[in-house]
Amino acid sequence: MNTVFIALGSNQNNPIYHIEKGIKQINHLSQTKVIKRSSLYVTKPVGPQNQPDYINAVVKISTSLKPLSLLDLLQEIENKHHRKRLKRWGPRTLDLDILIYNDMEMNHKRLTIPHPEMTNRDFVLIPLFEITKYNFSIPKYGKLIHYIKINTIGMMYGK
Ligand code: ROI
Repeated sequence: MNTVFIALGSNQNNPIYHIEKGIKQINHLSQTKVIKRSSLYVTKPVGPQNQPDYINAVVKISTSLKPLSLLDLLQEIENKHHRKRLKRWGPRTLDLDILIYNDMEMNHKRLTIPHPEMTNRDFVLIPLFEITKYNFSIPKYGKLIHYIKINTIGMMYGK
């Protein structure tokens, strides 16, 4: 079995519903179980600001799916939420991103692991921090706490 972290984000049409439903749908994927989930976080949009606030969360799953098969199934879930890829950085009903897959580093035209933007995004790092040990390391990048920009967590752990 493989340990994978997935980020969820939504800022349209009842975002809490889309996130909660998305977590259930991930748990129902074949050969896959959600083993931990973060709280829901209300976050300001990164990128264009003229869109609603987001709800963000991270889940930890155990799966025997390979990365690209998992990606296909996550995109099917996104499509069930009527996700329209209207514009880059635009509002979305449900966004599912594979963040980390074991300690794998992968560069494929459809999928880069670890997620190349994750270390720049507190809306991913903070929920990930909640569900990992404080010494948790991101493969290729190193300690998670070193990347969190809001300073309360660094202060708590002597960053
Ligand atoms: N901003 C926040 N706060 N949360 C997201 O999930 C999110 N997703 C995105 C962009 C447009 C980069 N901004 C976001 O794709």
